[in-house]
Amino acid sequence: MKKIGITCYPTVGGSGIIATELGMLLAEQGHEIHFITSSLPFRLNSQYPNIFFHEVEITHYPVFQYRPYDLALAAKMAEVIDREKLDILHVHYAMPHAISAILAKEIAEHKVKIITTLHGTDITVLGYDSTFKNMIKYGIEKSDAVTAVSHDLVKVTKSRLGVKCDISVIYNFVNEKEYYKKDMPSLRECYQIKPDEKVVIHISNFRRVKRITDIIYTFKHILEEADAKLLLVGDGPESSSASELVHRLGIEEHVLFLGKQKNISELLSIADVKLLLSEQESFGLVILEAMSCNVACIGTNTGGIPEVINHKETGFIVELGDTKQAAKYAIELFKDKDLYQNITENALKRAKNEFHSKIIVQQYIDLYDEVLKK
Ligand code: GMT
Repeated sequence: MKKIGITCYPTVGGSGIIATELGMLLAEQGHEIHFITSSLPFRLNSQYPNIFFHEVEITHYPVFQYRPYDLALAAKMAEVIDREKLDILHVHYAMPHAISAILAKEIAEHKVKIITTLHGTDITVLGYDSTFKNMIKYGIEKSDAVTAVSHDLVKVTKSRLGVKCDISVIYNFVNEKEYYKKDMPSLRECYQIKPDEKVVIHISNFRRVKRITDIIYTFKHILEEADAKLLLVGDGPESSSASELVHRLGIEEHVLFLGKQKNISELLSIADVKLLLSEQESFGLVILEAMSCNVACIGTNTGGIPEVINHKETGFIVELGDTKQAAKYAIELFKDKDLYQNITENALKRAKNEFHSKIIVQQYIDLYDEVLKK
């Protein structure tokens, strides 16, 4: 049994989901898990006696113009390392979590190993920022082990930051108990989806990198040949411009803006095609969630997406911005039942064989063992 601290962004996002699911699965195996986060991780929904939550509190002191979250996190990490005698502190995101963890390791008296998992935005966005670049590199190189969620992310991290240390790839996984195709006729009714209408879905945080306009243009092309509804799930900075575009194209009655939703596997269960047309995506956890729910995926040839979707075998890959080709593949999938069945069956098989939670969690456990032996 190991004592493992986990730090992640607890609110939303794939990295928080992975960190929380990993913690719960490790707890199921008997490990003692200590979440050290700013609030209770949103996916932490089950009661485990061996999961503990340590909230990072930031004292408000009038002298501070800005509340020093990173330092408060380091202080809390050091406190938990010493009190709980942690073996491992596994942080998700280099910025700022790895840097806070390195500082905590220096402060704490008990010896702990730091593992950093890179999820993407810390490298692909912040890695460009000269203010942070060297600090992110420092956090990565001072960690006892580093993982990234795709080979592409390893390549980008090394080339952009000049990082020299080893970075192992440990892919993402989904909770199979939650992500499978469910029979949801009432949900279709609730959204007034007609029996012969196809459902296209996009799920994201509606940031610019997600290219929501490409999703909408692709859907507009789809509507030229098929009766369909577009479910837009999530919310973010691009939501209002997306709704303006839908209005301008006159396709309001076909597009449902659902905002943030908790029942993602239920929504995927009523979808036929999932679109992820991002310009940056280190992995695309939502694709794996869709593959596990028998939804055919179309993604862009960017970042780690082609490591998740094998073109024409488990889904389709298009060049960035090629909305006509994305629509063409969607129409092919709608019209050709055999093709649809083949793609979704292969995708489900691949999700189970290569990204199964048992396989991925074991890879993390092996890494913990290796690091503890050093
Ligand atoms: O996609 C986002 O903007 C959210 C971000 C996050 O912080 O969770 O997602 C990143 O990590 C996920 C889990 O590893 C990956 O599946 C996403 O591809 C990655 N997002 C980007 O690279 C843009």
